[in-house]
Amino acid sequence: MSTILPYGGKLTNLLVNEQRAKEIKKMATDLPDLVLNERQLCDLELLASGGFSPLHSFMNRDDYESVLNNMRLKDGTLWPLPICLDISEKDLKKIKPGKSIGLRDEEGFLLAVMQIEDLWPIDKEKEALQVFGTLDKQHPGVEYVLEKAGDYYITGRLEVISLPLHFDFKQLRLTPQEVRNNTKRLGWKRIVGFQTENPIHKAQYEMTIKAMHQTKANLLLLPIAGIAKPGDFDHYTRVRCYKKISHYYPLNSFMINLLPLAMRMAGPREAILHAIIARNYGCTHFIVGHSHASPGYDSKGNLFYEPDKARKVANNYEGELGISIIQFEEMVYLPEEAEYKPKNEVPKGVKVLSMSGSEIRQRIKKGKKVPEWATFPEVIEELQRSFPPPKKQGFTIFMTGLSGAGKSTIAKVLYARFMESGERPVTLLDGDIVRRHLSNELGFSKEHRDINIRRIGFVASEITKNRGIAICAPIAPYASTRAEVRKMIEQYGGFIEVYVATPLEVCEKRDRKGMYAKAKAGIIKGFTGIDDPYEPPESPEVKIDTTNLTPEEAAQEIILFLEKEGYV
Ligand code: PPS
Repeated sequence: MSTILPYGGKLTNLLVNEQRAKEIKKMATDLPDLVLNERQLCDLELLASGGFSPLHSFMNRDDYESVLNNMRLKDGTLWPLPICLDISEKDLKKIKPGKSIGLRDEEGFLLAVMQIEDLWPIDKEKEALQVFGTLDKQHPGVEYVLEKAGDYYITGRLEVISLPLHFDFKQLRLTPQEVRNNTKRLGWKRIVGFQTENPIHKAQYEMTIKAMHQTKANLLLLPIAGIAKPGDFDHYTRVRCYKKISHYYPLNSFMINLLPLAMRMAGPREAILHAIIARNYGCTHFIVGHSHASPGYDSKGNLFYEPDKARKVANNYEGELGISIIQFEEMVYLPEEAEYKPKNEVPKGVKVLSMSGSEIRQRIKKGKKVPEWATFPEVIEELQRSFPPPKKQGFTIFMTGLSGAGKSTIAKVLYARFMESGERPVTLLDGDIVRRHLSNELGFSKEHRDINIRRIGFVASEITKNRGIAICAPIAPYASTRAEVRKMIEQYGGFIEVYVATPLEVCEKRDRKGMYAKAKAGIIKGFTGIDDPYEPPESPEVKIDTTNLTPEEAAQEIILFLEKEGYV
């Protein structure tokens, strides 16, 4: 392994001294602002603290193009992924090349100023294809580029006055330099890094222990505390798990430090980035396991990246990474020998068991048992504290359907049933109630309907997180907005989409509010089902046509589903 790095392995530090910070704060009052989103905050933190060394700022166009085409910065340094600051067309109007802009967090706290040197429009499809190899929005990295990112990138000289603020686990949020200082103080010469967005289950534990033994190294665990894969356990839960199992590791040779990284789930390219970051934190070795940084399956059910691709690619670049890559096959359990082994070391015909992190997650969330060979009792206990079995989880019943389909009446019956049982707090977010109390300034354009539904989703997700029941009954005509709401809620508890599929003719006939008549007469414009679209759900948890059902009968269908899934 060669460790001659083109920039001498020095860590970037973009934090200015106190005097300069004062000057910047004064100057910033006259500057236009850019409010950074969570992902941009993560990037800023790693740039400023040296986690992304040798980068000194968000990339300029030359480096960006070169990274897309060759996985290298313009000067030839290996760098796998674009680290760029995207900006919307609206925000772009505020800035001028040569002038500075203040970078702030969502609360308006000033973190940095950037003197604009370069800006360019993003060719989003090109970026998605070159970086992720696909345009499938099922891939979280692709979804960000195509759906969420602004249309331009900007960059320039960065001066940072404060790292993004964190109030959690402060003792585990050291900068790369601070970690290096600590490990030096402890006399750690060889350090193997393991980066994860999952709890440590037995397979991961066995792999890390084996890596420590193989390399005679200490272990630096770098759990993601930025943005992990959608659906992963939150970092609070994971860190509690890591702390609980730390005593299984050899005394004095195990350290945890949180990584403020927004993962792109870019598989092989991402594995290289992780190795670079680990090197910057002072690791000499880095574990690249089975399906490293994998986004799972695409919308056709095929894996985005082959399970061994990240390992192979990272290994190919080992020479210039400045860190040794420890490759691991999937660890599997041999029940007859009661031990774990890498899959390739298992003799033919020997029975093996394995359970992925996502399967364990699904089991926990469904209240099913997880066998002891798969994880530690301490981990199960912690996970169950955050994700109790369905009976104790919160959930949202999200009814969608045309006006007059019967949503509100069913919602009222359900509300009464849940209140009678008294097991959980219940909130009814009927379309009309929400429009009166939360969304009274909104109309019925697509944009306004989406805002309305996102507001409902936010409130319902908070209720679900706090183990209550939210019953929502808006029209919610757009599939993609409903999918967004599902994502927001499923991380905290149950999401039961109920498609109240009463046909338009029946709704029109009922016309309790006289709205259909007005819409048909052209008095109301853009009425759902008449001259505005409704996209029916493709796979709702429950589908009910109320044409020949009483509200009680319809509500009972939903209750039966909840019983089957164990929620009530
Ligand atoms: S949305 O699309 O989900 O934001 O709509 P929602 O908040 O559920 O509001 C639907 C109720 O508003 C009345 N209304 C309209 N509906 C659809 N299209 C147009 N243009 C419109 N204008 C007013 C309508 O009575 C809906 O009430 P419900 O309770 O669904 O019958």
